[in-house]
Amino acid sequence: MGRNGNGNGVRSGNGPVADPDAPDATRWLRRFIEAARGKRKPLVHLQHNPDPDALASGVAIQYMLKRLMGLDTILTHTGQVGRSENRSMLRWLGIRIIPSYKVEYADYDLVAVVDTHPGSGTCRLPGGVVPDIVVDHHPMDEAMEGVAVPFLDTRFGSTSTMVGWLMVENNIPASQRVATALVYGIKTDTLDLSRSENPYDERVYHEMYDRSDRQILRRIQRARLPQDYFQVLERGLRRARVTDFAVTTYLGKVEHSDAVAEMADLLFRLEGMRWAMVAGVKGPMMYLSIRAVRAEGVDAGRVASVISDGSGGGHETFAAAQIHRPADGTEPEAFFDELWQRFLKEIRAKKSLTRPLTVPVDAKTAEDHAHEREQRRRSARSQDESNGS
Ligand SMILES: [Mn+2]
Repeated sequence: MGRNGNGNGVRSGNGPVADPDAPDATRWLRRFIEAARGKRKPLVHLQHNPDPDALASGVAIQYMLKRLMGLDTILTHTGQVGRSENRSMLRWLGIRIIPSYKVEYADYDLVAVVDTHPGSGTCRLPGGVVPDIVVDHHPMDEAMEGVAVPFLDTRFGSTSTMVGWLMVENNIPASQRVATALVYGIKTDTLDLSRSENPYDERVYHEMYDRSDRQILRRIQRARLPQDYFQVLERGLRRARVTDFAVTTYLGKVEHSDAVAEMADLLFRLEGMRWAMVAGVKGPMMYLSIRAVRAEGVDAGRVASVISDGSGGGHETFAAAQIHRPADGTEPEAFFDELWQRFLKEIRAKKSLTRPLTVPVDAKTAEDHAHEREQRRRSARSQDESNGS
């Protein structure tokens, strides 16, 4: 993508953004500093099952608090870091995150939440903890109470962009480590900027890319994969079904919920598809990922919410749900089938138009069938000849 290629007439690259409504980075930074003044022990609480965007924005806030206020900040999280790329990000950038249950939040006098917000399903703050700072680009349902610095703006394609924006606009130079983290955070949340619909993502991306460590970026993106990854992949492909304009599959038991999203991204690339839906089970939960093409009236977030009875949601083109499996002993396969039927009904796909995506390894191919037909013809002909007719 070219530097000025956002196509919406707003200048990007190194010039100022010609948008009178652009978020005021100077004002937001001032509020940040005010909130942190006099504090000694800051904590940044990340989104549940932190993704690269959450990790990068956490690292960037940690860096800013050190650089501007001389404070040492810990990063806490719930859930796990599943995807191999994300684990490799932790490794190569030396990012240390502490499980939330090991931390006494009352010992910390400044709490920031990134890439999620109180009230969201992906925010698992311990009960009673009200954050001082929230930085998030996700849509918010209800107003937050008691947050001193609610930096929330859905125009940004990632939380990494929001924190990077504060740095770029206020001339706070990022370290190579922070720049590399932010580049990867923006990349993954915006699908290499392709999903970005604002001038800020591209601007911050380029600023940070110039300072980043390309070798580490490559190591993260080309991370080694455990054998388990291929087993789940094979299971997902073998069970995948194409119904009308939707591709769906059930992965069975997964080691981490990210596997579900990864499979949805892969299947969604199938030609002719308008929807993809993938599910997997981990413990008492069924995880669901939905992808949809951008079109009038299409809302993946709404579909996720409807089929999960409100325990899911997301954006127009991608969404997810975490559903408690029924406690009545229903087999996970049967429960998935229920969700599958609801999904097809919701997107109005014709169930009768269902076929498997792949064929079993020992199944006959079209070539095998042609070969057999030829064999039969030959033997019939030699029979005729020997009969002398
Ligand atoms: Mn994000």
